[in-house]
Amino acid sequence: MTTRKGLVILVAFLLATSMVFASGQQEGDGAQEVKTIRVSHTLAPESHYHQGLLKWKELVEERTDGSVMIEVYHSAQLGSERDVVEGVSLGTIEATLSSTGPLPNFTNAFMVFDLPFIVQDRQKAYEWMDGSNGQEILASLEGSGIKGLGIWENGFRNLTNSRRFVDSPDDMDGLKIRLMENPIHVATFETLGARAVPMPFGELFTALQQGTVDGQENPLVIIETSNFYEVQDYLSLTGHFYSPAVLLINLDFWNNTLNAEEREIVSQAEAEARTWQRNFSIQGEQALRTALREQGMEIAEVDPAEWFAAVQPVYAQFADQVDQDMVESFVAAQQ
Ligand code: EAX
Repeated sequence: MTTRKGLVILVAFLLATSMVFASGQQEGDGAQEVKTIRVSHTLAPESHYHQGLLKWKELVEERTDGSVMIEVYHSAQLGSERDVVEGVSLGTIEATLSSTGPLPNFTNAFMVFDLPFIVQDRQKAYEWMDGSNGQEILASLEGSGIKGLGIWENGFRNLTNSRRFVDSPDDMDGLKIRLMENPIHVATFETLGARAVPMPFGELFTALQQGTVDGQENPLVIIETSNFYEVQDYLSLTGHFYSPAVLLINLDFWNNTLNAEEREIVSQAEAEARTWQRNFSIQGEQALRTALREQGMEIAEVDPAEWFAAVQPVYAQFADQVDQDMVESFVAAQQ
Protein backbone atom coordinates (compact mmCIF):
# COMPACT_ATOMS: atom_id res chain seq x y z
CA MET A 1 0.00 0.00 0.00
CA THR A 2 2.62 2.51 1.14
CA THR A 3 4.97 1.58 -1.72
CA ARG A 4 2.21 1.99 -4.27
CA LYS A 5 1.32 5.38 -2.80
CA GLY A 6 5.00 6.33 -2.86
CA LEU A 7 5.17 5.33 -6.49
CA VAL A 8 2.14 7.43 -7.39
CA ILE A 9 3.70 10.44 -5.67
CA LEU A 10 7.01 9.81 -7.43
CA VAL A 11 5.37 9.52 -10.83
CA ALA A 12 3.37 12.70 -10.19
CA PHE A 13 6.57 14.46 -9.21
CA LEU A 14 8.36 13.28 -12.35
CA LEU A 15 5.48 14.43 -14.54
CA ALA A 16 5.47 17.82 -12.83
CA THR A 17 9.22 18.28 -13.28
CA SER A 18 9.11 17.27 -16.92
CA MET A 19 6.26 19.76 -17.48
CA VAL A 20 8.29 22.55 -15.90
CA PHE A 21 11.21 21.48 -18.05
CA ALA A 22 9.08 21.42 -21.20
CA SER A 23 7.60 24.87 -20.55
CA GLY A 24 11.07 26.25 -19.82
CA GLN A 25 12.15 24.99 -23.21
CA GLN A 26 9.21 26.56 -25.00
CA GLU A 27 9.81 29.99 -23.52
CA GLY A 28 13.24 29.98 -25.10
CA ASP A 29 14.45 32.46 -22.52
CA GLY A 30 18.05 32.00 -23.54
CA ALA A 31 19.02 30.12 -20.39
CA GLN A 32 21.11 27.01 -21.03
CA GLU A 33 18.80 24.14 -21.75
CA VAL A 34 19.41 21.16 -19.46
CA LYS A 35 18.59 17.77 -20.92
CA THR A 36 17.83 15.08 -18.40
CA ILE A 37 18.27 11.35 -18.96
CA ARG A 38 16.28 9.35 -16.42
CA VAL A 39 17.71 5.85 -16.32
CA SER A 40 15.89 3.09 -14.48
CA HIS A 41 17.01 -0.33 -13.24
CA THR A 42 15.73 -3.02 -10.90
CA LEU A 43 18.68 -3.56 -8.58
CA ALA A 44 19.90 -2.24 -5.23
CA PRO A 45 22.05 0.92 -4.85
CA GLU A 46 25.10 -1.22 -3.94
CA SER A 47 24.77 -3.28 -7.14
CA HIS A 48 27.06 -3.28 -10.16
CA TYR A 49 24.22 -1.77 -12.25
CA HIS A 50 23.84 1.22 -9.99
CA GLN A 51 27.55 1.80 -9.47
CA GLY A 52 28.22 1.61 -13.22
CA LEU A 53 25.40 4.02 -14.00
CA LEU A 54 26.75 6.47 -11.40
CA LYS A 55 30.09 6.32 -13.22
CA TRP A 56 28.35 7.09 -16.53
CA LYS A 57 26.47 9.97 -14.88
CA GLU A 58 29.67 11.41 -13.44
CA LEU A 59 31.49 11.33 -16.81
CA VAL A 60 28.57 12.75 -18.81
CA GLU A 61 27.74 15.57 -16.41
CA GLU A 62 31.38 16.59 -16.10
CA ARG A 63 32.08 16.53 -19.85
CA THR A 64 28.90 18.31 -20.92
CA ASP A 65 29.36 20.90 -18.17
CA GLY A 66 26.00 19.88 -16.82
CA SER A 67 24.04 20.42 -20.04
CA VAL A 68 23.16 16.71 -19.96
CA MET A 69 22.17 15.42 -16.52
CA ILE A 70 21.56 11.77 -15.61
CA GLU A 71 19.16 10.68 -12.88
CA VAL A 72 19.54 7.05 -11.82
CA TYR A 73 16.47 5.29 -10.38
CA HIS A 74 17.17 1.97 -8.62
CA SER A 75 15.12 -0.92 -7.18
CA ALA A 76 12.42 -0.92 -9.90
CA GLN A 77 11.06 2.39 -8.56
CA LEU A 78 9.91 3.25 -12.09
CA GLY A 79 8.69 -0.26 -12.92
CA SER A 80 9.70 -3.79 -13.87
CA GLU A 81 12.20 -4.40 -16.68
CA ARG A 82 9.40 -5.29 -19.06
CA ASP A 83 7.43 -2.12 -18.30
CA VAL A 84 10.45 0.14 -18.43
CA VAL A 85 11.81 -1.22 -21.72
CA GLU A 86 8.31 -0.59 -23.09
CA GLY A 87 8.53 2.94 -21.62
CA VAL A 88 11.86 3.56 -23.34
CA SER A 89 10.32 2.38 -26.60
CA LEU A 90 7.39 4.80 -26.18
CA GLY A 91 9.54 7.65 -24.84
CA THR A 92 7.85 7.95 -21.44
CA ILE A 93 11.26 7.34 -19.87
CA GLU A 94 14.61 8.08 -21.52
CA ALA A 95 16.77 5.10 -20.60
CA THR A 96 17.19 1.80 -18.79
CA LEU A 97 19.84 -0.77 -17.96
CA SER A 98 18.04 -4.08 -18.37
CA SER A 99 18.79 -7.77 -18.56
CA THR A 100 17.94 -9.50 -21.85
CA GLY A 101 14.92 -11.03 -20.07
CA PRO A 102 12.21 -8.90 -21.72
CA LEU A 103 13.96 -8.24 -25.04
CA PRO A 104 12.42 -11.16 -27.01
CA ASN A 105 9.19 -9.12 -26.84
CA PHE A 106 10.89 -6.69 -29.24
CA THR A 107 13.45 -8.69 -31.24
CA ASN A 108 14.88 -12.21 -31.41
CA ALA A 109 18.41 -10.88 -31.81
CA PHE A 110 19.37 -10.93 -28.11
CA MET A 111 18.25 -14.55 -27.67
CA VAL A 112 21.74 -15.75 -28.55
CA PHE A 113 22.78 -14.55 -25.07
CA ASP A 114 19.94 -16.43 -23.39
CA LEU A 115 21.23 -19.85 -24.46
CA PRO A 116 22.66 -21.85 -21.56
CA PHE A 117 26.47 -21.98 -21.29
CA ILE A 118 26.94 -19.87 -24.45
CA VAL A 119 29.68 -17.83 -22.75
CA GLN A 120 32.76 -19.89 -21.98
CA ASP A 121 35.39 -17.14 -22.15
CA ARG A 122 34.24 -13.88 -20.70
CA GLN A 123 37.00 -11.64 -22.11
CA LYS A 124 36.55 -12.95 -25.65
CA ALA A 125 32.79 -12.64 -25.25
CA TYR A 126 33.25 -8.96 -24.29
CA GLU A 127 35.22 -8.34 -27.49
CA TRP A 128 32.54 -9.97 -29.59
CA MET A 129 29.75 -8.04 -27.86
CA ASP A 130 31.66 -4.76 -28.31
CA GLY A 131 32.34 -5.43 -32.01
CA SER A 132 30.24 -5.46 -35.17
CA ASN A 133 28.05 -8.41 -34.09
CA GLY A 134 27.10 -6.65 -30.88
CA GLN A 135 26.34 -3.49 -32.87
CA GLU A 136 24.10 -5.44 -35.21
CA ILE A 137 22.23 -6.97 -32.29
CA LEU A 138 21.80 -3.58 -30.61
CA ALA A 139 20.60 -2.02 -33.88
CA SER A 140 17.77 -4.57 -34.07
CA LEU A 141 15.90 -2.49 -31.47
CA GLU A 142 15.73 0.64 -33.63
CA GLY A 143 12.49 -0.47 -35.28
CA SER A 144 10.98 -0.35 -31.76
CA GLY A 145 12.18 3.21 -31.19
CA ILE A 146 15.11 2.15 -29.02
CA LYS A 147 18.80 2.89 -29.44
CA GLY A 148 21.02 0.26 -27.81
CA LEU A 149 24.09 2.03 -26.44
CA GLY A 150 26.11 -0.91 -25.22
CA ILE A 151 26.19 -4.32 -23.62
CA TRP A 152 27.20 -4.17 -19.98
CA GLU A 153 27.33 -7.00 -17.46
CA ASN A 154 24.79 -8.63 -15.26
CA GLY A 155 26.93 -11.76 -14.89
CA PHE A 156 26.96 -15.53 -14.69
CA ARG A 157 23.76 -16.72 -13.09
CA ASN A 158 23.84 -19.20 -10.23
CA LEU A 159 21.04 -21.16 -8.64
CA THR A 160 19.83 -20.77 -5.07
CA ASN A 161 17.04 -22.56 -3.24
CA SER A 162 15.62 -23.10 0.21
CA ARG A 163 14.94 -26.84 0.05
CA ARG A 164 18.06 -28.86 -0.64
CA PHE A 165 21.70 -29.00 -1.62
CA VAL A 166 21.67 -29.08 -5.43
CA ASP A 167 24.82 -30.51 -6.94
CA SER A 168 23.71 -32.37 -10.06
CA PRO A 169 20.83 -31.72 -12.50
CA ASP A 170 19.03 -34.75 -10.99
CA ASP A 171 18.58 -32.76 -7.78
CA MET A 172 16.39 -30.23 -9.60
CA ASP A 173 13.36 -32.45 -9.90
CA GLY A 174 10.17 -30.62 -8.92
CA LEU A 175 11.85 -27.51 -7.47
CA LYS A 176 9.83 -24.36 -8.10
CA ILE A 177 12.26 -21.85 -9.54
CA ARG A 178 11.55 -18.22 -10.33
CA LEU A 179 12.91 -17.19 -13.73
CA MET A 180 12.96 -14.04 -15.76
CA GLU A 181 10.04 -13.74 -18.16
CA ASN A 182 12.19 -15.12 -20.94
CA PRO A 183 11.29 -18.12 -23.11
CA ILE A 184 14.76 -19.71 -23.27
CA HIS A 185 15.33 -19.35 -19.54
CA VAL A 186 11.97 -20.93 -18.80
CA ALA A 187 12.56 -23.80 -21.25
CA THR A 188 16.02 -24.47 -19.80
CA PHE A 189 14.67 -24.99 -16.30
CA GLU A 190 11.79 -27.09 -17.55
CA THR A 191 14.36 -29.27 -19.32
CA LEU A 192 16.13 -29.66 -15.98
CA GLY A 193 12.92 -30.95 -14.42
CA ALA A 194 12.14 -27.83 -12.39
CA ARG A 195 8.80 -26.08 -12.22
CA ALA A 196 9.55 -22.78 -13.89
CA VAL A 197 7.78 -19.71 -12.50
CA PRO A 198 8.35 -16.53 -14.58
CA MET A 199 8.02 -13.41 -12.44
CA PRO A 200 9.29 -9.80 -12.38
CA PHE A 201 12.35 -9.21 -10.22
CA GLY A 202 10.56 -6.75 -7.94
CA GLU A 203 8.29 -9.53 -6.63
CA LEU A 204 11.04 -12.05 -6.08
CA PHE A 205 12.22 -11.42 -2.52
CA THR A 206 8.69 -11.72 -1.14
CA ALA A 207 8.01 -14.83 -3.22
CA LEU A 208 11.14 -16.48 -1.78
CA GLN A 209 10.29 -15.37 1.73
CA GLN A 210 6.73 -16.63 1.55
CA GLY A 211 7.73 -19.87 -0.15
CA THR A 212 5.70 -19.18 -3.31
CA VAL A 213 8.85 -20.39 -5.06
CA ASP A 214 11.68 -22.56 -3.71
CA GLY A 215 14.48 -20.84 -5.52
CA GLN A 216 15.80 -18.44 -8.09
CA GLU A 217 18.88 -17.84 -10.19
CA ASN A 218 20.97 -14.67 -10.46
CA PRO A 219 24.58 -13.50 -10.35
CA LEU A 220 26.25 -13.57 -6.91
CA VAL A 221 26.25 -9.78 -6.71
CA ILE A 222 22.45 -9.78 -6.86
CA ILE A 223 22.07 -12.67 -4.41
CA GLU A 224 24.13 -10.56 -2.01
CA THR A 225 22.87 -7.00 -2.63
CA SER A 226 19.22 -8.09 -2.74
CA ASN A 227 19.65 -10.08 0.51
CA PHE A 228 18.45 -13.36 -1.00
CA TYR A 229 20.80 -15.22 1.38
CA GLU A 230 18.36 -14.31 4.16
CA VAL A 231 15.73 -16.60 2.63
CA GLN A 232 17.85 -19.12 0.64
CA ASP A 233 20.14 -21.66 2.31
CA TYR A 234 21.65 -23.37 -0.74
CA LEU A 235 23.77 -21.92 -3.50
CA SER A 236 24.88 -23.92 -6.56
CA LEU A 237 27.64 -22.35 -8.64
CA THR A 238 26.10 -23.43 -11.94
CA GLY A 239 26.90 -20.30 -13.99
CA HIS A 240 24.31 -21.68 -16.42
CA PHE A 241 23.48 -18.40 -18.19
CA TYR A 242 25.69 -15.42 -18.88
CA SER A 243 23.43 -12.45 -18.44
CA PRO A 244 24.35 -9.23 -20.21
CA ALA A 245 22.83 -5.91 -19.15
CA VAL A 246 21.84 -3.73 -22.06
CA LEU A 247 21.89 0.06 -21.84
CA LEU A 248 18.93 1.36 -23.85
CA ILE A 249 17.86 4.90 -24.67
CA ASN A 250 14.81 6.27 -26.48
CA LEU A 251 15.76 6.67 -30.15
CA ASP A 252 13.88 9.91 -30.70
CA PHE A 253 15.49 11.47 -27.60
CA TRP A 254 18.87 10.29 -28.87
CA ASN A 255 18.42 11.64 -32.40
CA ASN A 256 16.45 14.79 -31.75
CA THR A 257 16.95 15.99 -28.18
CA LEU A 258 20.69 15.42 -27.90
CA ASN A 259 22.92 17.25 -30.35
CA ALA A 260 25.86 15.64 -32.18
CA GLU A 261 28.43 16.77 -29.64
CA GLU A 262 26.35 15.49 -26.72
CA ARG A 263 25.80 12.14 -28.45
CA GLU A 264 29.55 11.81 -28.87
CA ILE A 265 30.20 12.56 -25.19
CA VAL A 266 27.42 10.27 -23.99
CA SER A 267 28.73 7.40 -26.18
CA GLN A 268 32.33 7.83 -25.13
CA ALA A 269 31.29 7.96 -21.47
CA GLU A 270 29.16 4.86 -22.02
CA ALA A 271 32.16 2.90 -23.34
CA GLU A 272 34.28 3.93 -20.35
CA ALA A 273 31.53 3.23 -17.83
CA ARG A 274 30.94 -0.18 -19.47
CA THR A 275 34.57 -1.22 -18.95
CA TRP A 276 34.51 0.18 -15.43
CA GLN A 277 31.30 -1.70 -14.65
CA ARG A 278 32.63 -5.02 -15.98
CA ASN A 279 35.79 -4.68 -13.92
CA PHE A 280 33.78 -3.78 -10.84
CA SER A 281 31.69 -6.87 -11.43
CA ILE A 282 34.66 -9.23 -11.89
CA GLN A 283 36.64 -7.86 -8.97
CA GLY A 284 33.76 -8.39 -6.58
CA GLU A 285 33.27 -12.08 -7.33
CA GLN A 286 35.70 -13.84 -5.00
CA ALA A 287 34.69 -11.69 -2.05
CA LEU A 288 31.04 -12.43 -2.78
CA ARG A 289 31.55 -16.18 -2.44
CA THR A 290 33.15 -15.67 0.94
CA ALA A 291 30.48 -13.21 2.01
CA LEU A 292 27.64 -15.55 1.04
CA ARG A 293 29.31 -18.47 2.81
CA GLU A 294 29.69 -16.30 5.90
CA GLN A 295 25.99 -15.45 5.66
CA GLY A 296 25.38 -19.18 6.10
CA MET A 297 24.79 -20.36 2.55
CA GLU A 298 25.88 -23.91 1.78
CA ILE A 299 27.73 -23.84 -1.54
CA ALA A 300 27.82 -26.59 -4.20
CA GLU A 301 30.70 -26.17 -6.68
CA VAL A 302 28.99 -28.41 -9.32
CA ASP A 303 30.43 -29.89 -12.53
CA PRO A 304 29.42 -27.43 -15.30
CA ALA A 305 29.95 -30.10 -18.03
CA GLU A 306 27.24 -32.25 -16.48
CA TRP A 307 24.80 -29.31 -16.43
CA PHE A 308 25.71 -28.28 -19.98
CA ALA A 309 24.97 -31.81 -21.19
CA ALA A 310 21.61 -31.80 -19.41
CA VAL A 311 20.40 -28.63 -21.16
CA GLN A 312 21.54 -29.52 -24.71
CA PRO A 313 17.95 -30.06 -25.96
CA VAL A 314 17.31 -26.31 -25.50
CA TYR A 315 19.64 -25.50 -28.41
CA ALA A 316 17.56 -27.62 -30.80
CA GLN A 317 14.31 -26.36 -29.33
CA PHE A 318 15.13 -22.73 -30.21
CA ALA A 319 17.11 -23.37 -33.40
CA ASP A 320 14.53 -21.66 -35.60
CA GLN A 321 14.17 -18.62 -33.35
CA VAL A 322 17.82 -17.85 -32.67
CA ASP A 323 20.04 -16.73 -35.56
CA GLN A 324 22.32 -19.74 -36.05
CA ASP A 325 25.06 -17.71 -37.77
CA MET A 326 25.21 -15.52 -34.66
CA VAL A 327 25.42 -18.56 -32.42
CA GLU A 328 28.27 -20.03 -34.48
CA SER A 329 30.10 -16.73 -34.63
CA PHE A 330 29.78 -16.17 -30.87
CA VAL A 331 30.96 -19.69 -30.06
CA ALA A 332 33.85 -19.50 -32.57
CA ALA A 333 35.00 -16.15 -31.18
CA GLN A 334 35.54 -17.81 -27.81
CA GLN A 335 37.65 -20.77 -29.04
O1 EAX B 1 18.58 -7.24 -14.55
O2 EAX B 1 15.26 -10.22 -13.21
C1 EAX B 1 16.41 -10.61 -12.96
O3 EAX B 1 16.63 -11.66 -12.35
C2 EAX B 1 17.58 -9.77 -13.41
O4 EAX B 1 18.78 -10.43 -13.20
C3 EAX B 1 17.58 -8.45 -12.69
O5 EAX B 1 16.37 -7.82 -12.87
C4 EAX B 1 18.69 -7.53 -13.20
